[in-house]
Amino acid sequence: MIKRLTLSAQLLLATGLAFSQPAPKPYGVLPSARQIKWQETEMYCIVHFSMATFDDKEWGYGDEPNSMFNPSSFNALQIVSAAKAGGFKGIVVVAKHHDGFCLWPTKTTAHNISQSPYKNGKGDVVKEYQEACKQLNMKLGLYCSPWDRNNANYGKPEYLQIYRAQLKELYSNYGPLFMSWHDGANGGDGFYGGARETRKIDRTTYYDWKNTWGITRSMQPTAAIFGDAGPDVRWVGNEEGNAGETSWETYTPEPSVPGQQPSNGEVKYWLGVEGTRNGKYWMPAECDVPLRNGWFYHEAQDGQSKSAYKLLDLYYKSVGRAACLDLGLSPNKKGLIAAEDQQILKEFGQILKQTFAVNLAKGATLTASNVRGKNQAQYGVNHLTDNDRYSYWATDDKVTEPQLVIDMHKPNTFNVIRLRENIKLGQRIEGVAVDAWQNNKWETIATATSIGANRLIRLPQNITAAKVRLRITAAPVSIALSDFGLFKEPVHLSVPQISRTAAGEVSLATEAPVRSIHYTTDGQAPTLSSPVYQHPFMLPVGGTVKAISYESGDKHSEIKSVQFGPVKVGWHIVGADDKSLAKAIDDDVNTFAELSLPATEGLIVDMGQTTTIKQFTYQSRTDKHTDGMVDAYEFYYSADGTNWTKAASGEFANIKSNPVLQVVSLSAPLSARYFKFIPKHIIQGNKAEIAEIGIIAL
Ligand code: FUL
Repeated sequence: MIKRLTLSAQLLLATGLAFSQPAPKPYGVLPSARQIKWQETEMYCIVHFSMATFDDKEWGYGDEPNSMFNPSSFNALQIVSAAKAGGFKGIVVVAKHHDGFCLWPTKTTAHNISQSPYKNGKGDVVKEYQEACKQLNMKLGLYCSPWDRNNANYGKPEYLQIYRAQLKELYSNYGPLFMSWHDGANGGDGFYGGARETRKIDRTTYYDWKNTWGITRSMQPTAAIFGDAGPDVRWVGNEEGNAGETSWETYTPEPSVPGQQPSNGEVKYWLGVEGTRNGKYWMPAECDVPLRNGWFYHEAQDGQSKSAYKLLDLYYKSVGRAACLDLGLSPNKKGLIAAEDQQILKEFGQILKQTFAVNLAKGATLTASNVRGKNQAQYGVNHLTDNDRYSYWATDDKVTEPQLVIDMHKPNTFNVIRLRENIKLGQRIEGVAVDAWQNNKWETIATATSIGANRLIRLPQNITAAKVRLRITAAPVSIALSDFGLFKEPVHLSVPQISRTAAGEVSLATEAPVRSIHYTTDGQAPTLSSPVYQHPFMLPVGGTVKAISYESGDKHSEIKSVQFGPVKVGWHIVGADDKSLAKAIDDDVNTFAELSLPATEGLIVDMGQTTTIKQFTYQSRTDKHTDGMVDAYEFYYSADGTNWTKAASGEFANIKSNPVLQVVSLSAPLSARYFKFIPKHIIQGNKAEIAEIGIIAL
């Protein structure tokens, strides 16, 4: 009896203690309510449709006549619906771009829609977007370019008042806004009321951002302010749509000029890709990237929009790395999203929906190595699958590296892992590993660093397992994890991509996870019985890599085949006084050597050892410029670098229109340590540009 009493007393005590266990102390800087809302938005579209659409430019100069803006069938509902079909939750409207044309009837300048033929000067495109967003339950944000190439006052103090008046008009007539977007492109040449000159401003002081954003704060308190250095959301530092593999939600922007204030256009923007661990500010990244090649619509870019699977890849690299994805949409001259873009968005939205429809971890038995104060109700693992970003599994203060076993009781196939922290308690975790129970043991299938609001790990191929284990491998404090998910992306038979590093390490990858990738290096066609690709492998001598991806049964992709020559490690350019010539053998097609013409001595390469050459290859510059492209050549070989024999000469036909890798087969394989490439003619300019020169060995 006494014992029983003691037991219940103990139990009572334990429960009492459990309930009184305080929540973990927040770690580091924390998000504001506005930033939390922005983070939950995850995906939105920035819409560029303005004067530049009609001018077919990316940056209008500012001298475009108002009469030029005349869409025949602008339809904000069609545009916003296209974004919504893609799963996007809001749009950012470019209300004024660098050309200064205002899409709303402003009182601040005559360069605006009321002076255009659109709806006989009665149109208000910003209003139309606002109404469409309201109707479709989409969020609205605005971008009013600070740089104004039309305004006569740009660069003078008067312009700041004009710019602020524009913001005030927008803020008072088109809210509520979820974002106010500002970029760093500021100053340069322009029309400037007819002056047609270059105007420079001090980007750190001219806009007096502190007070300008004070207007945003007071008039649109829900708007997250985006800029190179925040203050609410940072630019990721590229327009490719990728945050870093490690991407912190916190950031300490650094000025581009030491001692200055970091501000729009004056930051070390490349640091934005990863952010700063334990940074001074909570300032997560936005990844902005256009769906088409440019931000504005150009007919010439029809058919080149990013595919739905490319968007999916960008989704994992942005939203899946705790950033938001801001996809650029470009309505055409009619004022509509082109049918092809609409279709891509729809497909993308469908893939996303299918992928995240079922969390395979839901319904599994979750067992944690530690639960804070043993208080299952408040801090238990059941919160991990409840779809609430802020209810969470927490550990005792001293437990920073707990483990979690997810037992699904039957094998399931998945290829995406989702982890989320309750960011209201800060960004706590620094490293995780995920294992799957396979072949009677735990095998590590993934590792990651930063988690934050959302981390999606996309596995290179399917994993089938009944049990999965999550290990927190690094955290300075106890954890507060709100979500654990396992998902299966729908089948997509993407062809493997084959790449090799300069040192000779070959990697295979697919755009989307597949069941398995099989490959050969002996020239044979790969099949289901060929080796399964698991890790990068070395192929320094070169050869032909062929790869194929498989899904259920014998469903497979097309075969991808790439031929590699020997690695160029140990090669050097003979007699070169100009180090930049080595760019022709650095295995990087983005850099090129320049050879002044006439180059009678050519480019001499010492391969360091005798090699049997079967073919030689020339890659011209890949930056879309045609200057210096070689369209006629001679090729020589030598055993000693002194006595030369000509092995081939000829032309690279059609290289200007189609600058792909040129492969020239020699009439017979030959043995040599040295070879010499002489450009005999180039398309234009006075220097031959050589991105890469190489050989294929026997
Ligand atoms: C940049 C601008 O210069 C581009 O034209 C585009 O608007 C992009 C979204 O932001 O800063």
